[in-house]
Amino acid sequence: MINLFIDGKEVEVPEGSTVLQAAEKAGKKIPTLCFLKDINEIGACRVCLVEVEGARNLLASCVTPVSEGMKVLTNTPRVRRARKLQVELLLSNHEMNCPTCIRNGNCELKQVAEELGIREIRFNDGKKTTYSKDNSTPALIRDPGKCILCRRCVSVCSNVQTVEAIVPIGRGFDTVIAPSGLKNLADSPCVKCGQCVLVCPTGALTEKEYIEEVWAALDDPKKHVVVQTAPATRVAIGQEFGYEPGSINTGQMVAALRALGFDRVFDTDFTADLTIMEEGTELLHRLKNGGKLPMITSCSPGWINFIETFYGDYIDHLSTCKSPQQMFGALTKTYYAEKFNIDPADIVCVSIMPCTAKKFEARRPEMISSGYPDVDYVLTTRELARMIKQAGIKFDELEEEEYDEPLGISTGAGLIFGATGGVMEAALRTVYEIVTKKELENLEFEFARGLEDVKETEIDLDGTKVRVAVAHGLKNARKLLDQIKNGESPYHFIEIMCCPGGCIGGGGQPIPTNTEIRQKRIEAIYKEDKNMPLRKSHENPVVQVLYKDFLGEPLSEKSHQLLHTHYTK
Ligand code: HC1
Repeated sequence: MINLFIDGKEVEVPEGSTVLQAAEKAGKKIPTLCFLKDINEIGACRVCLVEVEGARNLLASCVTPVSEGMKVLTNTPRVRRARKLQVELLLSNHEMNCPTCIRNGNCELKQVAEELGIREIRFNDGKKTTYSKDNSTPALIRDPGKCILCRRCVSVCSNVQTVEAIVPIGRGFDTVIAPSGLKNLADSPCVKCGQCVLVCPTGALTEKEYIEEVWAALDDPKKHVVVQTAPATRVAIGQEFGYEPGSINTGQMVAALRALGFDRVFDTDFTADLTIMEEGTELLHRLKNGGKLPMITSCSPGWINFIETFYGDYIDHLSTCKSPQQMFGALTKTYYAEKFNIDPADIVCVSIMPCTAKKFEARRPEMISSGYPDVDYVLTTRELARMIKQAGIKFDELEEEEYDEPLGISTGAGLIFGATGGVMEAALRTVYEIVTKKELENLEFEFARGLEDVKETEIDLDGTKVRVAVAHGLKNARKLLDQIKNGESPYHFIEIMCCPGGCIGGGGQPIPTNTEIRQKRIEAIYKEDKNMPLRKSHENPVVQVLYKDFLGEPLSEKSHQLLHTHYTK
């Protein structure tokens, strides 16, 4: 342990700690902008400067290691002047359109300027860089005019996701964070996961909003507007309304959607259950008939973009199942439309997703197997919260309501899709019972749970041994893909989710989303699963009726036409 003094107060911290950590222990908050624990610790923004006795220059506390007897001052006139200067310089080259900025409510730059008491910017007359917005994808917007060059996005894109879609280009004042060759995002390897959006301190990287389009549909009396909510949204939306991270607000979210005017409020968990029927059957077929193994899950669209871009030779390992979001849309415009005698041309299908890549997935040209786009608009959890606020709905005063039938009926297995390992666990709950014809005594497959990088085990299906693995985050996905590439994969079935923690950590979730918050959302998902009356996908009564009345059986011709897809190298 190391003993040092922060503003005269002695603190003891483990060796290797930074001054920033020591200050926190001493009860002092040092402002930061570029710092992101374990991801971006580079001391670039110089906002966390402190004075250290014996050092000539001020030091960035986020990268300065503690030493025995060190004396640190965090609040001297020199420190205050230097921090203010850094932020003033950032603001002098910043688009100052805060009232119309998507991050108006939670901009870290604004917050730091407030904490430092900046009331004027001395350098406003200087040169400004001008860059145009990159609006090239249906999922994300890059606005370099709001970028403060903190490099958090660069670090998350390269170190966590190993995609390297955006990099620093140029030097000094002319530096810009952009895809190499100053290309548009659409022409870069960006997988649209939106992890950059989650870590951006300003509005330089954001989701593309479709709120106005959804209002227009809701305001059109000729349209029948159906909404589906992804598993991970219910354990996150409360955060936008002041609830503790990890609160479960399912019933209030349903009530809010009804109050917004949606004609039917349905649940993506329903088609997650359906996915298990299709994907589980596909796995059993591949095991029995010598199909391509390991089979890999296909519901996470950022992951699909990644394998298509970086491992195109291995796309035949993917399950051919569409994601639950897309299955839901295809069924809404066929099964649901027929059953309730609604012209599918009048149906608008809106998804509420924790994910920005879902916006891209919905626009894929192959996602129109019913003759109409499966899904018309995708809103992130954050966008839904904005709509609720725009409508003046007091979320915390809403009485809980239930999803509509039939497409709102689901099981705990569908729900746990939202956490890393959940698809695997849901699949095993069903596959085990189908193969062994025995009731599964313990539904909890603990090996698949939690934030460990790669999780794996062997399952005994009455004599047939199946090796399975789970990865979340694309750096971890690479590990499993490289095994396949090298002919060394011991697995039969793999779950991969693009975002760290799975969809609960998706790029469309409330900001902040960090490891601690991911953990809380995961706990909430499993808690909710435990309370569900049905916890196995094959026991979903509406899924059973759907097969009986409409699809026939898993992997039927109709299932193939509506619920399965193909991939592109
Ligand atoms: Fe997901 Fe999925 S779990 S991909 O993370 O398979 O986004 O929540 O909706 O489609 O069901 C996301 C979440 C989501 C799909 C399901």
